[in-house]
Amino acid sequence: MKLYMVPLAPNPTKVMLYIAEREALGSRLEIEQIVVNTLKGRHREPQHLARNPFGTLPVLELDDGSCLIESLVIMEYLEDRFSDNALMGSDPQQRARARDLERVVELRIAIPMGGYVHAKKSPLGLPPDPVLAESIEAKLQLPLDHLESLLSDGRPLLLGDRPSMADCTLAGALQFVRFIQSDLIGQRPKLRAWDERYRQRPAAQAVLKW
Ligand SMILES: N[C@@H](CCC(=O)N[C@@H](CS)C(=O)NCC(=O)O)C(=O)O
Repeated sequence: MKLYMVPLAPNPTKVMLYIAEREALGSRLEIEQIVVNTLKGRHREPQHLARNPFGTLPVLELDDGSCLIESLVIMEYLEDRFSDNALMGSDPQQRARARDLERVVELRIAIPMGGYVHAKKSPLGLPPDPVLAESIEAKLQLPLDHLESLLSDGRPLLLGDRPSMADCTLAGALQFVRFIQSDLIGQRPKLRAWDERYRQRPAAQAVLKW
């Protein structure tokens, strides 16, 4: 299988972190990772559009040449296909909790943080929009407080002792914010400690560049 990705971008990063976490746990996923240079517009070229008509990354090309184009689905496919050491486990309630938190992090934190980065100092050169950045920052406070409250029971990672898809999604989003020298964690000591702890993990050290 091949993962088409680009370093730094949050959605590819979350899948790269997921793969690195699985490999650190002993799973052999054997996925070749191929960079599609978005700064040079390669994701808009016919070769990539044939994999994904929306031109986004990541894309997982399966052994039969067909492609998965949504990061959460890519992670879930890898959970199902390589079930040894899968992050979500087999208990339906645990699996639902893992998906639930991943969705909260993605929809309420990672996507808005992406919008914030582009409104503040877009790596793609979009015009700054300080008003939008401020309104996104205001909306991020409740979900960030939610994470701070989850972590206040002393758990090392977002779902407990084991890494989860939510950790991967959050770490990818925070790297993007760090890239523009911003900090949206604010006065949340547990979340800040999580960020520092997560970045020390071998998977994070292998994937995160900023
Ligand atoms: N829902 C998709 C979103 C993918 C996405 O928007 N990827 C961004 C990078 S983080 C991208 O490819 N942006 C380039 C573009 O939209 O042209 C997923 O979760 O995989």
